[in-house]
Amino acid sequence: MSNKPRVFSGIQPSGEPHLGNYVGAIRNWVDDQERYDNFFCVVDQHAITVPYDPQQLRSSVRQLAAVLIACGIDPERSVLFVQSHVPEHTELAWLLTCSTPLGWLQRMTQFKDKSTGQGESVGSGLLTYPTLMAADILLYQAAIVPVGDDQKQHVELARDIAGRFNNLYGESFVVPEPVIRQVGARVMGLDDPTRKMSKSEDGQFHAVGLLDEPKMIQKKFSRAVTDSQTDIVFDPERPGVTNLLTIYQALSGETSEVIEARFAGKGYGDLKKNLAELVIETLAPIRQRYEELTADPSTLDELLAAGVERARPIAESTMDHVRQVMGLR
Ligand code: ATP
Ligand code: LTN
Repeated sequence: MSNKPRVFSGIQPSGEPHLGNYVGAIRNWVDDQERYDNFFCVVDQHAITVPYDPQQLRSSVRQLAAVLIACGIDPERSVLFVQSHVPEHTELAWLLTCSTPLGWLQRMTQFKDKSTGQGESVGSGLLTYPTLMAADILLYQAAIVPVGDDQKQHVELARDIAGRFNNLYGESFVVPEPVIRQVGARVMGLDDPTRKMSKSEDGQFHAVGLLDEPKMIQKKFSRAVTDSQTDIVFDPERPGVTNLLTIYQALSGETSEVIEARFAGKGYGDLKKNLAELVIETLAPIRQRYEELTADPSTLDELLAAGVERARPIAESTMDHVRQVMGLR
């Protein structure tokens, strides 16, 4: 048993992983890997809450796992696994659903956003999905959940769900804490800087994929929506240029003052070109490692099988306790 604080985080195989996932989540997981006892999960059961293609899901799970390793998740130091391979996730999710008030779920802004326009035909899994996310975290007794800004509300709900369970049935779960980095916690779409960059958003020029070719990256940045002004400064009133500067800041590690000084007197074209170069440089080794890793599919299968072996005993031990206190054994 490690005495380092335990981390759990998840990512959905709902499409091509993008720069927002990298800056808001994956690179933080990689950077802090040594400090924590890490569990990283490809949450395939979350990706079925919206209409999807089974064949596509199967290949996206593998692609995403390989991308995570290519980004620097070390399967020795971190437990990397696929959610549906550990059936305790859905068992705990149901048990938690039974003590989660409907109002808590209806308040979730992501549910409101994703269900808009669907009326009563919206899948009920989209509503109850935060209880599955709470189960993911609580099953491993994780103390820390590193996520992008959009997931803060869901982690806070997981805290409430844990607190309620502990009150009802006695201390059972560690109450988790969201950890959100200041820079890059919410990368916006290049085609519309008022919307979060997202895997499930359509639009060829919306997101930069972590496996995009350099030419495509250049093209996407050159088309990025900005505004009709000229100076290059961080300004919340100007989301387009601010988004580009934020990505630059996240990847360069420089302060906003240094970055503004660098682009003083220059045009948007210079910013886009420099940023595209920085992104291409950051993603090149990831793409290369991805290609090496996927050249032999059996390696990935073995790594994922080893991940489940490490995850499952912890999940089982939590479930033994939960079934006992709930009177199910
Ligand atoms: P989907 O579009 O299917 O909802 P997504 O692109 O939002 O997917 P997730 O798999 O839901 O990505 O999220 C994985 C992690 O990446 C989460 O921690 C999430 O907060 C973070 N993340 C997602 N999009 C962004 C973004 N645009 N900026 C920063 N972090 C993000
Ligand atoms: N719901 C998250 C993904 C996710 C997650 C988790 C994140 C599922 N389970 C547990 C942190 C911890 C999302 O849509 N980004």
